[in-house]
Amino acid sequence: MATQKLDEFPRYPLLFGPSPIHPLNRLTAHLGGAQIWAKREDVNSGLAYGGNKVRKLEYLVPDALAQGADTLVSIGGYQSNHTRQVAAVAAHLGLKAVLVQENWVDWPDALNDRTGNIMLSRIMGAEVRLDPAGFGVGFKPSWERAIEDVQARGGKPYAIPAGASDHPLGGLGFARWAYEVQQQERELGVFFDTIVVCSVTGSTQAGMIAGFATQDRPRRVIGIDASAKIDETRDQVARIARRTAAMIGLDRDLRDDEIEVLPGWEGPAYGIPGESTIEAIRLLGRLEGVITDPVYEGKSMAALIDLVRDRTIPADSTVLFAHLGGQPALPAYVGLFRE
Ligand code: 5PA
Repeated sequence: MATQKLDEFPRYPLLFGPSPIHPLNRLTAHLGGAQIWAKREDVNSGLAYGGNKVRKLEYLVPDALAQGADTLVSIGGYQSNHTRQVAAVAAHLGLKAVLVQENWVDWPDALNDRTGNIMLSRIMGAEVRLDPAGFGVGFKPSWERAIEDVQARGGKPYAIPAGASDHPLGGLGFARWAYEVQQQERELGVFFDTIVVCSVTGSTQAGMIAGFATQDRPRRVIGIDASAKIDETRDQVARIARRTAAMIGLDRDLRDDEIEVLPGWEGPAYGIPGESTIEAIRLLGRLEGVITDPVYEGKSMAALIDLVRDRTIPADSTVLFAHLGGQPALPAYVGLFRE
């Protein structure tokens, strides 16, 4: 069975255990359609507020340790959640972290490169390198330079690409998430026919697609693009999903219709919220006391609200909203919520 195939990959535990799943009753009543639940990667670990990258890193860490690495090297925007989680995992393991933080978002907040995630990474002892390069999840010269610098000073770097996605092991963490969901469904007596997840570097959604594809009951995994580069996001998700599916023993090709990434809620640009993002953040906060951010889950929540309202997600559906973290970036967006 495919679960056993995934179990063959070494995993270094970094999470509290299965992340909690709970219903969003007041949001469900407010929208008057599908039943809405959330699975909470934002509280999945005690390492610097957790998040989706800690779950992915469970599969990269054994590889880093096996290679004898002493420094994790990674990349993201100034307010990257990913690099903050790499810094936390490095501290936890007694390794160093070198983080290239690029100017991915043209956001005027004066504290953008000082507060929120970047501050947390500095607190945890990471070497933070600010770089003026703009948004892009591909391989960057600044990142290669950081790797070379670690080598030049006698260290042993372990390179983790943006979002831990374009890495052979990047999709495994969320393939395991799919089995975790299946197990929790048995315990709760529910079935989530639809998953809503925010996608940027792609391995979160890709892992889910691969993991669910090995299970008997089909379901819809709707990715919401937050990168404002829909074609690139779709390519990332498709490529990583196919690679991960093969690794965990899916004995067929994934169909194109299993890879669903929707545009429409990305706002004006990556990292910049639209009206619908802000409304979704406020609505979820006021109805449920659950906090989302303006870069990622504020956008996927805005999408969920629209898709439930317009019945693209039918009223008899049971939806699982993947809350992947991201709240530590909120202090960089103080200007948005003055009243
Ligand atoms: C991120 C990513 P993927 O990159 O796996 O598609 O996940 C999207 C996503 N929600 C969703 C939160 C809170 C995220 O942090 N963040 C990146 C980062 O640098 O933090 C990789 C872009």
